[in-house]
Amino acid sequence: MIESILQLIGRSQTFLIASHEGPDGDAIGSTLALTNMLRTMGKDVVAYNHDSAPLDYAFLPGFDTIVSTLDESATFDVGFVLDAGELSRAGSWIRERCQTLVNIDHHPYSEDFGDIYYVDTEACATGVLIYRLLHAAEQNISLDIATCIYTAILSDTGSFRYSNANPEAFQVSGEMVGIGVDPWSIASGLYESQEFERLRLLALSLPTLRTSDCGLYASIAVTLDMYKSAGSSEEHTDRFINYPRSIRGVEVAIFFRQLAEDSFKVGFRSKGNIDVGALARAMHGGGHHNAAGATVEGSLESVQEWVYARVAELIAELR
Ligand SMILES: [Mn+2]
Repeated sequence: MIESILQLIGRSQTFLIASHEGPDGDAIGSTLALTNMLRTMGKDVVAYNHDSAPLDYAFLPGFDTIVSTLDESATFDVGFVLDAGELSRAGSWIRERCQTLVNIDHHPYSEDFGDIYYVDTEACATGVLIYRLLHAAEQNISLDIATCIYTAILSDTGSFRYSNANPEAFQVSGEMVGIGVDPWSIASGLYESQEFERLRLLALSLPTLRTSDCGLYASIAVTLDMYKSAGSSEEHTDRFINYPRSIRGVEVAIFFRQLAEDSFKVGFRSKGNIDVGALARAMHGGGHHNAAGATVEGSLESVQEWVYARVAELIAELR
């Protein structure tokens, strides 16, 4: 698989690299690692994300070159869709714009789209799959590329805390540090460079923390009014769901994020024992074992009541 991707790169000149909407550190890190790799090889590359890249990742080399809109007529020899799970999360139109489509991913159930399907669910991050490409190409890994790969791994392993922090995660990260990546500078860029508005929003949101009677699940909520009071927006809600999840005994964390007057995005995170992908699918949403989501209509109170009741039933069924 890696060999055919390298051959494809060798005979192609123009590339589109895209990742899932609402991008995280792996989406942006792997996009920019591959972008930097191809640009070093003299290729023409457009790095794209529907939601552009959050400012949290502004320290990544190439960040400024990520676009969120494309020329109507732009076409490409090759489209890489990274870390997406489903093509629609990157942009269904990508298929028509690219002669050859490549899916590189580590999500379980990653949709089988693309002419080349390079999915390894054992990989801790899509970033290590890009590392494997570089390694197989025997290409020198620059500090710029190493920074992107390290960030992808750090982000998807929750700073090496999650169960996907496997030996390869440490091996590749160790190699990146050997190349010159400074772990503190990346950690401080990612976690200690918050905008004040984010903390103001968190302060408004924390009083909504709630746990179920059984203590197995807990939630937090953000409303449109809170955005207004805090002078903030959706982009500041990243990782809020970690607060209910961090409570002792909680297995499933729920995040109610208001989209419109009567509509909430309901995000789920599992500590590992309960398949929240199944919970979300039962609510017409989707996702995987540890992270999933659905959209539910109604007021905050009614959505909360309904979701709490459904989760109670589903957990009882799953156990
Ligand atoms: Mn990922």
